[in-house]
This record gives sequence, C-alpha cells and structure tokens, in this order.
Amino acid sequence: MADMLSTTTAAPAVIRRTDYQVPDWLIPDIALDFDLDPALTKVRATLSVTRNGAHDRPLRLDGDGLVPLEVTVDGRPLEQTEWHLEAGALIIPLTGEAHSVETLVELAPERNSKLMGLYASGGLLCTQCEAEGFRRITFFPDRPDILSRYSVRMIADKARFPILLANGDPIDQGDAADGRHWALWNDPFPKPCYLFALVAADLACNADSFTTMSGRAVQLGIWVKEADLPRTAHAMKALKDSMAWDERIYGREYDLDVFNIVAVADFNFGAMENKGLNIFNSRYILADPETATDIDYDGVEGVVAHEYFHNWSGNRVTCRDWFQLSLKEGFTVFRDQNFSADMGSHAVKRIEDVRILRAAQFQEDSGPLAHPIRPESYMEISNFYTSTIYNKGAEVIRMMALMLGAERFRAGSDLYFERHDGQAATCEDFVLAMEEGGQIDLGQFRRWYEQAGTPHVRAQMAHDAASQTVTLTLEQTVPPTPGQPDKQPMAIPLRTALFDSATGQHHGHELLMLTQPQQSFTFPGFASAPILSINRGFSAPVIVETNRSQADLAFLSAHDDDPFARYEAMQQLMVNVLIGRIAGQAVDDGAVIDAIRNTLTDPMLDPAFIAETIRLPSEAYLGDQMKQVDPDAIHAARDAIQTKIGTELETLWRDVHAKTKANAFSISPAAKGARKLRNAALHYLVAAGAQDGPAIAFAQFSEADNMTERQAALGSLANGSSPEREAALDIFYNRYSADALTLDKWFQTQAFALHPDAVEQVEELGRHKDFTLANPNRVRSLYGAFAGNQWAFHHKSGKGYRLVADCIIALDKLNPQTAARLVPPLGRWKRFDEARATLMRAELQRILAEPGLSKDVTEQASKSLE
Ligand code: B3K
Ligand code: ZN
Repeated sequence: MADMLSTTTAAPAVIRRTDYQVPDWLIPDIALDFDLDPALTKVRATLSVTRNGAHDRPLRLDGDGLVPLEVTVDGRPLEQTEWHLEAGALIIPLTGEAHSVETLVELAPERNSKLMGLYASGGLLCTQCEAEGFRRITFFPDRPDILSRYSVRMIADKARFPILLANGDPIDQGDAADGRHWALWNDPFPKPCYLFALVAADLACNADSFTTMSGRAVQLGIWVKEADLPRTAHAMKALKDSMAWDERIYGREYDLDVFNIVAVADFNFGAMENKGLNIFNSRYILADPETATDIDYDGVEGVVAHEYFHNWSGNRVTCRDWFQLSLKEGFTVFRDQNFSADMGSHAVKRIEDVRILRAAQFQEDSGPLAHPIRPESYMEISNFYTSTIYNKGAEVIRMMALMLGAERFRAGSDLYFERHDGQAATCEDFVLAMEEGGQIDLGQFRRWYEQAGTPHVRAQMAHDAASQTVTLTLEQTVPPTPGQPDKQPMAIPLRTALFDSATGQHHGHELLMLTQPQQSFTFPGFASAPILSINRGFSAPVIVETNRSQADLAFLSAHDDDPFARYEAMQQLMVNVLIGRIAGQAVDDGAVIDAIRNTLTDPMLDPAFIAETIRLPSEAYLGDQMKQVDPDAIHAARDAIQTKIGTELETLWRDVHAKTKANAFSISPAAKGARKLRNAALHYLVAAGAQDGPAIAFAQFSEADNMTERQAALGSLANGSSPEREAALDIFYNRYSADALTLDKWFQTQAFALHPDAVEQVEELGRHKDFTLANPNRVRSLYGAFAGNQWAFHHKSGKGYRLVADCIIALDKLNPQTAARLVPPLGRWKRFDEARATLMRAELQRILAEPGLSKDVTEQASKSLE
C-alpha cells in the first residue's frame, strides 16, 4: 500500500541535467485495468516493452511504495527470484528484444494524503501524476521521454461512481455484476505517463461543444458537484475562447473528440493538463458574482487557457527530461498571458504580470534557491515548479517574440510544433526552431537559459548641447547566485524612447540590444536634454537603475505613451519618496500626490489602469529595494504616506467611490475596471482615518452584489481595529462557512491584514475548527498568505517564523509537496538584520532536525541555510 511503504532518505540524491541517458527500454503500448475502490484499488498494467539499442541491462520500472503482487512476462508468472526491488523500482532481467510485462498492485486511495498518484477527494477518486506520481499507481519507467499509447479500463460501484473518465476518447462501457459498471477509454496520442489521468465520481456536467477550424465537432464537459453547475459558465466560455484563440494565433487545432475538465477540492496546485482530461483545483473553475472576485474570474480564464494550451505546448510536444520543464511551462505561460491580454486590457495585464514577476521571481532570483530557467540539478523535481521556470521562462519567450516580431515568431513556433510533434524535446530544440524559422542568431541569448539571477542595468544619459546629441550609456551586471559566482554578459532587449520635455513627444522608440558589459548609444537631433523612457513594456526581466529626477518621473507618469512605462514612472516616484524616508531623509512627497491627482482626473485613462497606477508599491517590494529589509520602518513609512494621500485627496476619493458604484453586476472589462478603482478609493479613504471610513467600508461590504467589492471592503476593515471589523468578519464567516473556497478568503484576508496583532490572529486561526492541513487551499489561505505579509511574518519576536515552521513540520508528514512550498520565505534571512536572521536560521535548523523529513522539505530547507 502506497503510503505505508513510502520511505525518506537523510541525504537525497542529486539528479544532474548532464547525466541524461536515453531510455534502455521503450513502452510503445500500455493497457491499464483499474478495479476502483477508495479503500482498496487493484491496478493491473500490461506493458509492451522493447529494448532500445544494443545493451543487456534489465528492465527497470519505477515504483514508489508499491508491492508487486504478480509479475508476468509474456504470459508466464515469474517466481519471486526472477525480479527484485531496488529503491522502490521493480527490476526484471529480460532476454529478448520485445516482451509483454504484466504487474498487479494494490493501492489505498483514501489514505493517500500526499495528493500524488491515485487519491480520494470529496467522495471522488482522481489522479495527479506530474511530475513523478505515476510511479505511485503502477510500476513504469516514470520519465517524460517514454511515450506510450494508453488504453484504460475502469470498473467501480455504479451508484457511488456513476462517472468514469480517462484520457483520450471513450470506447465502450457496460454494467457488471454486484451493482458495478465499467468503461474503456483509449488515447490514440502517445504520451508520457505524467499526462495519465482517470476520474471516478458522482458529478454533474456542463456540456457544450466546439467546432474546430477544420470542421470537427468536439464535445466539451466541465464536471463538478451538481450544486456547482451554475458556477461553471465562465470556465466554459474561457475554454471555447482558448480553443478559438490557439487556432487563430498559433494555427493549433484540438485533436480528440472530447475534452473534459474535472474540478476537485483537494489539489496541490492550480490544475493539470492531462491529455483530454484536465483536472482542476476547483478554485480555478468555479466562479459566480456572489463568491468570486474579478481576480478569481481572471484566474479561471487564465488557468483554463493555460491547461488547454498545453495540449500543444506540453502534450503534443513534451519535455525530454524535467530539466526542460520551462520548455512547456514558460512557453505556455507566455501563451496564456497573451490570451488574457487579448480578452481584456493589454496594458493592465502587463502591469499585473510584471508585479507578479517582481514579487515572486525577483525574490527567488536573489535568494538561496535561485536557479536558471533550465536548472542544472535537483533533488526533488516538485520543488522546481517555480516562478523562475514559469514566469521568468515566459519572459524569455517574450523577449524572443519581441526581437523577432509577430510574423517571424509565428514562423519559429510553426517550425517547432511541426518538427517536434509527437516528440519529447529540449529547450535547445525550441531555440533552434526560433533561430531557423525566425531567421535570427540566438547564440548569446541562450545565456538566459543558463544563468540565474536578475540582471541589473545602469542607464546614464549625457547631453551635448554643441553637437545636439545624446549619449546613453548602459552597463549590465548579473549578480552571483548559488553555484554561479561569475556571470557572462546577457543579450538584453530594451525598448527605449527619448522624450522632448518641451513638446511632450518622443522621437520614435527603438529596440536597443545591450550585449556588452558596457555599451553606448548615440542619438542625434536633441537641442536640449531629453527624458529617458527605458525598458518600455518591460521588454526585459531586469532591474533598471537610472538617474532620472523626480521631475522627469512626474513628466513620464503624465505623458509616456507606453502604459507600462507610465505606470513604472509613477511607481518609481513613490519608491524614491518611501525609500528616502525610510533612510531618514526628508523627501518631499508633493510630486507623488500631484501625480496621483493628475492620474485620477485624466478622463482619457482606463479606470483599471488608473487603479493599478495609483497603488503604492507593496511592503515586500519596498523591502526588495533595500540592502537590509526593515519591515517596521517600511510599514511605518508606507502607512504614513498612505494616510497623507488619503487625507489630501479625500474629496477626490469620496467622489470616485461614489461615481464607481454600479447598479447591477457585470463581468465586462469596464465594470471590472470600475470596481478596481472603487476599491482603491475605498482603501485610501479608510487609510485617511476619516471618521466615517469604517462605516463607508461596512456599507460597501453589506450592499455589494459581488465578492470583489465585498472582499475589498473586508480587507480595508481588517487592517484597522474598528467595531465594523469584527462585525464584518462575523457576517462573512456566517454567510460562507459552508463554502470552502469562499471561507478560504476569510482566512486569507486576516492573514494578509496589516494589523499589529496579525501574528496572534493567525496563530488562533490555525486552531480554528475550520482549519485543516488536509486541504492545500486552506493551508495556502492561512500560512501561505501570512508568509507573504512582510510586516507580520517578520515580527521581531520571531513568532511568525515559528508559526510557519510548525506548520511545515506538521504538514510534511501528510503532504510534503505543499509543505515544501512554505519554506522559501524562511530562506530570505540574509536580507534581514542579525537578530531576525538568527531566528529564521534557527527555524530552518529545527525543521531539518525533524526525523523522517521528506526529500521535498529537506532540499528546500538545506539549500535555504547555505
Ligand atoms: N503542469 C502542471 C503542474 C504540475 C505541478 C507538479 N508539481 C500544471 C501546469 O503548469 O499547467
Ligand atoms: Zn503549465
């Protein structure tokens, strides 16, 4: 039984990219027979195996916690002396070139708390195999470069599990004895085992169809609990929009007759792209105005698209080994980001994506867990589903797309898909296809795959009045990262424009390629010194330092025609004031207040863009700008300026708040924009300390016909200590305690609160009757959110560190993958004062001293101490 036999080792083995070897044996076909039951499931697997090349090595089938009850070769049951187990794997010496190998194992899905392999969730049975979960279901060479055709037969109790789904197309089904029934599914596309899936459930279906560009009808099904059916419309729309978008933008058509999505409550991450049978964390499927915020709606749209796009970037062309993970993830994130931008606002989507990149990936890149988008080694691959692989990976593809232009990028992607269809490819294959299809030399650009760390670019501009020229000097450095002390210069595409301050216009923008450690670019035709707009659209994932004055930034915040650059100028204005204040300087904040006023009153601007732009940088982002993070000083400075902005512009905030009140809910971009701005206005109003602030927030909380406004009002109240705070929290709890996804928001809002007692509140919530370590969404809502609350988590008592470490230790025994995801915030100790650093290190050491610690947490905690 899987979980009884799971073992952990003290020093997990390191797997290296350069050790890749082609497989000894191939498995062109596999037939799986599941006798499904939550307490005891039997799995019979029949593998056709063929020797790959001339060698005499035995067949090695990975297994994790499995006991072979029968092993048969070409129909002959083997004696126990004819096979053996080695680190969980089944080793069978074979003499011929091709054999049929059959194994039988038993599983206990209801006892599988790791949520990897076959497990039970809310009364259904489902699977999760990526990266290495298939070996918890049956003996198999669990590596992505073994592509097999799957045929899957399932039998189960018909009343309890009326729905039986697997990959591919349904072939046959029927009733069996004892109230049971069976179904047979066949997937004609050879696939790696990490894409295998099955579901046995009692669910209802939102059924629809899509006709592909060649006229084939595809049956679509979104499977959820009956009561949740009304919450699936947005996901279905997103699916159909994604299918049409991938045809239009990439020429990629869906290839099976059916496409099913199943929502489950207990899931280790967002969703999984199993061929023809996506399995989703229910939070990325279910959405209605009562329970989902606009961010949730966008999350549903983006994740449905992401998993659908994997059908080509991931499934039809998969990865040779897990070091190539960004081949499918970076490219697919790039695809889903562009899809979402096309469905809404390009400007706002870019700002949101960069904010996420800076918050998660830049932090990772500057800490002990920094790694290139194509890592060189790992202990546990689950730890490498990181923001670097996903988000920086997407930025690297974006830079290629920018350098190539739309047409040549499409030629490159066409070549990639055509050349590697049905194969397990590498990142290098992708770059080669871009070079050939797009006619570009990416020699130096490949360093983005090899070097970790966020490059810094220093930009200095000099104006020569006599020759009327401007010289822009750019210097780049890539900081040392673990295992990479010395770095080579990168190829960095920087979209740049020079603004004439007199006319407010620029002389056209250019894509500058910075390839040297230091490089100068000269621009003629400037009678006076222009204003520099650089890294427009965030053309490269780098940190740019300029010597622009507050006046220059104020100018750009009002005039830059690149929306990202305009947002960036505003953020930089705010950062300069805040960082100056934290350093004890008396920096004038007038420019910030003026810029916010101008932005708020600019009738040409989209309200969603205004809301993004007027927002203060987060406490964590401010910390990233400092050599040593001072959480208390950051909080105090940010709080003070927030109050000032709230107070000085109070009339405007009241006006905006009143004007953005809608009559009836709509999910249109305009309505979403209005809600975003309304919430920003409320936030500043409450921050202003106006006497009626809490009452206004409470009124919004009570009257809202949607979760976006209700949760934002709750969040604004949660930062303070008014009686309305407790009243609203109680009402929210009573209204939603039966709905897990919405109750998560109640935990999360309190864990995120900028409240002096947040640590104690989180400690108490950890003991709440509705808190459970068994559900990853609940864990992330409380401890994940709390670890991202810089002021609270880094409370100087060290209590925040202890809370998170206690959670990691307890959770590791149940679900190591989710436990390991909580470790990185403790690993940032080098950025803090000695007292905090000592406390953080002590918690990491305490975690590592736990007996039987998983490979997942061991890797993260030990690397975090280095
Ligand atoms: N490919 C999956 C992620 C699997 C994570 C395994 N630890 C979802 C996605 O990126 O689409
Ligand atoms: Zn993905």
